[in-house]
Amino acid sequence: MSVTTLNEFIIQRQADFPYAKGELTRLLTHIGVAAKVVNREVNKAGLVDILGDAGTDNVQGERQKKLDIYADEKFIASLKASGECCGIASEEDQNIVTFDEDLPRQGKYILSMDPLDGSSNIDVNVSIGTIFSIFRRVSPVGHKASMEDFLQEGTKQVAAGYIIYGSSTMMVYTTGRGVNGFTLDPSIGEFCLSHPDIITPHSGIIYSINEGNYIKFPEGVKKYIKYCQEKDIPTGRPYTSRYIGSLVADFHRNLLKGGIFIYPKTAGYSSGKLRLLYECNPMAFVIEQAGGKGTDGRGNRIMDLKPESLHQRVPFYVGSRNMINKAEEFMTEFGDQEPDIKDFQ
Ligand code: AHM
Ligand code: MG
Repeated sequence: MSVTTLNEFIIQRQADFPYAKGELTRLLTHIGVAAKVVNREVNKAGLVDILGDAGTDNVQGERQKKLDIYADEKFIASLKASGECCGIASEEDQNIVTFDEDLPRQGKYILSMDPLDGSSNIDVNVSIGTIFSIFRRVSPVGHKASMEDFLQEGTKQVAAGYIIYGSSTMMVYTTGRGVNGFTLDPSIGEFCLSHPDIITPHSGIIYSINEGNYIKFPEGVKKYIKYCQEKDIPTGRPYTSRYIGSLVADFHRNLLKGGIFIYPKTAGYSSGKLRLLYECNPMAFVIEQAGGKGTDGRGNRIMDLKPESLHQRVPFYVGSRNMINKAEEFMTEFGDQEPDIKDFQ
């Protein structure tokens, strides 16, 4: 049986871009290499003393795990070495990462990433992931990358995707011509095309939301959850509730099976929790390319939002298109105002 490796596939697809000179190809290839290195460490995590807090906080004020830092460093090093990437924004770094050397400054692309999403799940052996989003730079080639390179609307993404370190390790990405998934074959150390042209069902029977926050949700979300739990044979309700607490894993399952993932506003967090640049935009690009939708729950397409800051958060509704449309009907009818935080103090 013939297999198509990630590298072969990337090179084949280069022909899709008439003016491409192989730069994006090289960049994606380097992401695949870094993913394999991080995968090796994630797999070893239970065996070596690499678990636990590294003793520093990241810009979100959250405790960093050692593997977060490791993944951050590996991806930055690999992207820099590719010579195609002039700057990086990462969940783990307060400011954009730029380079003094001439080679990366000649790069035409920038990349935003969450190097290890869901890292609070590492010690309990639950799937985690890397999320990435690639743009063409707008600043002049040969100079350092600038903030305006990173604050572009998601519609301008040239590629985006994720790596899931799960029961098997996969890379799923899009360059705007559909979505393809590659599974790492550890025996040959290559990502192999396993999920060509992924299409997500228009409707599903899974809803994913942290229901522990129920009383802190806007009324529209509460009513939608009740709708998901009601019996209605034609629409497959009651739906199944599935929530891992690892965006990549929750998203990946819903992408393949059909479903809706919501991280809404909650009392005290008027923009929700997830980050626009390196969590929501790339996932929105993937889901749209698979036939689904990614919105802020108020009818606004995630990829149309104009980013204002690097670590900006946004309410996130993503998944099967009919389910997103239904959830938004509830938001319109019952409101998307989160309860006052004072009620919880
Ligand atoms: P992280 O980037 O610090 O790992 O946080 C993001 C994670 C997502 O993977 C997940 O969807 C979400 O946080 C879960 O949050 P909560 O525990 O509030 O439900
Ligand atoms: Mg994250």
